[in-house]
Amino acid sequence: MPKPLILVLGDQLSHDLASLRDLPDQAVIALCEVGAETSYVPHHPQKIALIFSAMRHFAEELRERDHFVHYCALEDDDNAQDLIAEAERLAADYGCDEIRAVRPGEWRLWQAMHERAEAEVPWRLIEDDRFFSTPEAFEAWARGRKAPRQEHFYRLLRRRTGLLMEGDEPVGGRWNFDHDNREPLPDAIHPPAPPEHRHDATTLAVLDLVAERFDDHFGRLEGFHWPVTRDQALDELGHFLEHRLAQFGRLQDAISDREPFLYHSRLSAALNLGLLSPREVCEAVEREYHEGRAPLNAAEGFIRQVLGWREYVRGLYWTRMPDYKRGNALGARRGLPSCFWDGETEMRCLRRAIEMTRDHAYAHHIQRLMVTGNFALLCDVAPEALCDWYLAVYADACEWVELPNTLGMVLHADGGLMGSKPYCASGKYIDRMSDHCRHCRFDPKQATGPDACPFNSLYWDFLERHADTLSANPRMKLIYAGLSRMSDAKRAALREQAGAFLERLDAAPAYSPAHGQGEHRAGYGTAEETPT
Ligand code: FAD
Ligand code: DLZ
Ligand code: SF4
Repeated sequence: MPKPLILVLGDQLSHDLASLRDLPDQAVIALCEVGAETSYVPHHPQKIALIFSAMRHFAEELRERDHFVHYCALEDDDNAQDLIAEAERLAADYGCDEIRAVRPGEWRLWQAMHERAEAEVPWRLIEDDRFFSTPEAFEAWARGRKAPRQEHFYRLLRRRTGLLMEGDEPVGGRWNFDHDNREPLPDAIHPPAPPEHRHDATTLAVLDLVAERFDDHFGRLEGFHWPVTRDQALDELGHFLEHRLAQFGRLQDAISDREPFLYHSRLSAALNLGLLSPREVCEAVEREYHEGRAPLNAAEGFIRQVLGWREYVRGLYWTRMPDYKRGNALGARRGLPSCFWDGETEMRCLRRAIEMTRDHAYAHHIQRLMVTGNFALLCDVAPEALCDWYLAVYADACEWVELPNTLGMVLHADGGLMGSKPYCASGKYIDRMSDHCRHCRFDPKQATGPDACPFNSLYWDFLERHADTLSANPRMKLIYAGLSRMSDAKRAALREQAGAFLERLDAAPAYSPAHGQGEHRAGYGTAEETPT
């Protein structure tokens, strides 16, 4: 009679997980809180609390379904504090003959498990089928394509799933309604408050533990509001469908000085932990459209994020790692500015994005891409420094999704796999899409002088510095034509303005949280070693 140890990771909390199907009677299911996972980057306290509380609730649900579960709590005396070592310790203690695990969400763990395939108690890895696609199918699709593009993969998955399709044609005659989705937030519109979930004894115990153990990590624990069970995640989904989806499309790119969530779904963490499935979420959104409660631009816009981007980044991650992580196509070398940790900057948009991140372990996509991301891109922040930050500070952060978004989409460090051009922008973009500039001491219309918005000179200086790499890009031709029309004097003034800003940035005292700097980098290369 086989006796496997089934290791269920913190982002595998789905009752239909491949390793939990058809279990032999003797199977031992293990969930392990371990120190190594809490500190390889200094995770936001809300992220640690979310994962621990969700893991503890999931373990209880498994027990209610009559499974035998061993739960390792962080404070247990015999905890090996490392996922691989802890699983092997438990397998030996229970006399298990193999350890089964579903493909984890991070390559470092996948590699570590592979290396133990021949161990005394061997590891058996199982494909994760909670997605619309698989790394193998993505590889087959990308093979032979000169430039794989998200839009093409998305269309393939639309056809394959039938989501928003009429026969072989997209509903509404177009694949993409992005053009309708670029409005700023009108002053008179007030997005609904997100739902609040009850903190039961399990969550309260975790909040105490996290407050005690991780109070030196960046981020506030107060106001913790994440859904920690499937029932709570379904409430969150219901709230989004009823109160926010209809406006999601047109206000998808808006940025607000006061509203952190706007009309976004806030479902990424529940999806990534496995409390919700991407299929049920997309089907629910499609239903809202068919039943006349949501317009097509909102439903298509949402489904494109989940079916298109989410699947595309996963495919890229698993088929390009570990080399992907060494990408640094623009040769960026600067360390992370200290304001990313302390929020101390006069740039209102940047400050608010960092404050919202600190308070909620959340910032919406446009803040991540066009505010913090854009700033880091224009300042040549090294990919590894920026990736570690994004991986640490968001409740939804897991490397398979964080890395392509940060290294690829934000920093263009993958040479164009995530985006055919960098998403660089001046203050004009932020002024158009937000109300931040009204509250800022800088003027988005000025490019030089003491009141000039730093984004403006940084933008032109970035383009000039990277002209060798970027000016031949057909999608950058117009921008470079604008640069070449500028007088030498204007270009020199912009260069000087940006140079002085970057000097001040470098002079700011370095600040970093106490834990985990660089530990997980072993074997991946550093910014200094990477080819440009
Ligand atoms: P909504 O705006 O409501 O979008 C709906 C869903 O679409 C999200 O829940 C998410 O599952 C999916 N989605 C949207 N955009 C993307 C995208 N670009 N890639 C993959 N899925 C997407 N998302 C993560 O889940 N984890 C991360 O670690 C992460 N890191 C990011 C880092 C950077 C630098 C950037 C620019 C984006 C990152 N994203 C990440 C993508 C996106 O910002 C978040 O998924 C989104 O902000 C989560 O909020 P929401 O659930 O309200 O999203
Ligand atoms: C992020 C995280 C944290 C903080 N703690 C744990 C943990 O104690 N146990 C665990 O199984 N997973 C944890 N995670 C998530 C992992 O770092 C990692 O992202 C996933 O396990 C990959 O599948
Ligand atoms: Fe941001 Fe510039 Fe606007 Fe200030 S003026 S909020 S720095 S874009």
